[in-house]
Amino acid sequence: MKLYYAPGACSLSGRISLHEAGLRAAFEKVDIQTKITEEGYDYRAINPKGYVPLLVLDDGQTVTENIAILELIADRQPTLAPGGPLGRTRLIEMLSWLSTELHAAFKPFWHSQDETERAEASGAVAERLDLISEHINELYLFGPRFTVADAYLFVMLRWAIAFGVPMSPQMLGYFERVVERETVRRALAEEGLGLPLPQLTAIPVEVLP
Ligand SMILES: N[C@@H](CCC(=O)N[C@@H](CS)C(=O)NCC(=O)O)C(=O)O
Repeated sequence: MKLYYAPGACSLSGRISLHEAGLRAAFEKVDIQTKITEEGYDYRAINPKGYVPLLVLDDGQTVTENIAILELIADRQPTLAPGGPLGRTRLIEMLSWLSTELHAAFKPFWHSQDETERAEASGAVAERLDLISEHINELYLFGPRFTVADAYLFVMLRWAIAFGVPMSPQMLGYFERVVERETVRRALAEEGLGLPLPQLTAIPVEVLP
């Protein structure tokens, strides 16, 4: 498998999940501004959508959309999904919310310099983080089991911290728990991001999408 990624972007959740699943993969960096890959290819020819992530399977098929990629990894390693009869449904429910509600709420941070719009985005992200704070009391989003949804939330908490979005001590505690995981530290190091703790505010914004 091969994951096309940009450092610190939502594709980081795929890298963390691949490591959690113990799946071997190659990784190729994409410059999301120029759309040129690390090996000098036109990324739009690989993924006409132009954004990361994209996962190439061993048989050459490609998968786009972070939800689909994370779901595929959880399919290969079911311990990365919540258990129980509704486990898969709960995972899709959470991934959909993370993508369409939380991830989407960050958009003004990337696309607008308008202070009012950015303040509104900060409020929208903070409100959404509060909504899920009750989910993280038992270690991770689905209790003691770390899932691909935690990998996705972690990436967005990293953005939230970099943009100064206020968050509860519970959410910061969750962030610290996730960052303690060996797979997370490894993924951050591989993307040249280092450890975001303890200098939380020192995450360089230019490495974010
Ligand atoms: N719908 C896509 C959105 C992915 C996305 O927003 N990727 C960002 C990085 S987190 C990106 O590559 N942005 C560059 C661009 O859109 O040109 C998904 O969920 O996978």
